[in-house]
Amino acid sequence: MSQNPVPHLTELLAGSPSNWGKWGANDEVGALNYLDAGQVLRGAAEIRSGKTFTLQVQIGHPHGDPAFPGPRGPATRVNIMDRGNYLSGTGTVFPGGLEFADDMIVMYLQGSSQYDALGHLWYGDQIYNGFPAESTSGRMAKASVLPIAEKGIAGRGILLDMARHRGKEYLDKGETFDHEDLMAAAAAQGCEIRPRDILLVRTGWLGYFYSTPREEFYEGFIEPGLTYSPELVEWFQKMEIPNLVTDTIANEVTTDPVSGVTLPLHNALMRNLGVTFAEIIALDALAADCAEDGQYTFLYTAAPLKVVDGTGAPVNPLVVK
Ligand code: UVW
Repeated sequence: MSQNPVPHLTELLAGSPSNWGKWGANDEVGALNYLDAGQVLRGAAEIRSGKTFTLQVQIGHPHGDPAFPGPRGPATRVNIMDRGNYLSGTGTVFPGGLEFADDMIVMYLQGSSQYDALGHLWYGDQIYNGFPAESTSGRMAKASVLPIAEKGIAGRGILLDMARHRGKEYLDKGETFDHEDLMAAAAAQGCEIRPRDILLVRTGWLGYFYSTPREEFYEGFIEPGLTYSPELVEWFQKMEIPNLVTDTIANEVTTDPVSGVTLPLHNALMRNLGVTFAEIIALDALAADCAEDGQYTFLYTAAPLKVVDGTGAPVNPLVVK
């Protein structure tokens, strides 16, 4: 870690590329605009066997759900109605003897497999596309997850298995990689990252989460992941990457080891370029299959829940190979 004072994001990202205004002053889906019908067909053209993979982690897993520490914690599922209500005479009675069970969940919208709203994170006074940061007050009036959910995501996905590439079950805490490493992993896998690809980056971190006591996992919380550099941001811009999908909680190394800044890529990529982030995405089963059949590209689809004014929304992405 640098001994220099930690710069403000305004300073760190001065001169960093921006897509504000590129798709109009009212745009709220950012780089997902790259995913036109042609991109959907390009993804569909990768389908060879018809194998399908769902990429959501289980909500309410006995280990507790993975979530960024702070206020966030595991989801709580509450039984509202069950057979017991009918036995005790408190169940809703319907003609014909119908009985039913009901429940609800209370959860952080970022507390499981999820898409971030583009306005969910910012620095200074503005969120994605220059909307005022005040538009997040009370409800996310601008750049919420809803427009992303209304659009949906479909295109050519490519898995970059960084853990396998480095010969590990999972990457270490704080272990970093960059766009050059992603390209090297693709080459080693026998494929290449193409413009407008949806990037699925596997660190093996969710496997580590579920096999590790929570106290140990969260101690000095730092994840492996991509690291900020101006070159990496330029590469995402040049490649017109619409969506970054990873099996970590934050999609980037939690604290940038060079600048000491927390989550700079959220700001350089999501706030400034409009790159959509999907986090806590289960990639192990897909990765095992890709290693077996050598096919690392596929149709990737995702439809986050349509949460009005939401800062994010749970999702169960579907891959078809
Ligand atoms: C925060 O919101 C802090 O992180 P994430 O987008 O990874 O959930």
